[in-house]
Amino acid sequence: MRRAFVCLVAALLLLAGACSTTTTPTASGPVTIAVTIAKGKVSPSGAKYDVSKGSTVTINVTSDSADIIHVHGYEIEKDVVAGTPLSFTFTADQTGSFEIETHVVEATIATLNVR
Ligand SMILES: [Cu+2]
Repeated sequence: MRRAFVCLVAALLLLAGACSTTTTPTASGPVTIAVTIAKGKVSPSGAKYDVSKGSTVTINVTSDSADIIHVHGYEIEKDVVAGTPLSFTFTADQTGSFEIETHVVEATIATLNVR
């Protein structure tokens, strides 16, 4: 969380390219986040997604190991089975800032900012 925040500040100060792990997609419509877990690394890492309240968010996961995807705030937890693609969709109907994490390989995939 702290590292991601520092990253974001750095990106804002330098306007672009300051942090290779942070991307800043913005969408008012549906958002799809493609997540890959391979050899203990999670991609994306520390991404930011700004969406409007009511947007549909789809998370697609492929992984070479068992893991758990957790969407904070929405309290969605999904088991990831090694080698089996996982896809789930939810409506971003609560405003705020929510982390999407993996819990076996501990990583923050993205922060979802719902406005
Ligand atoms: Cu979590």
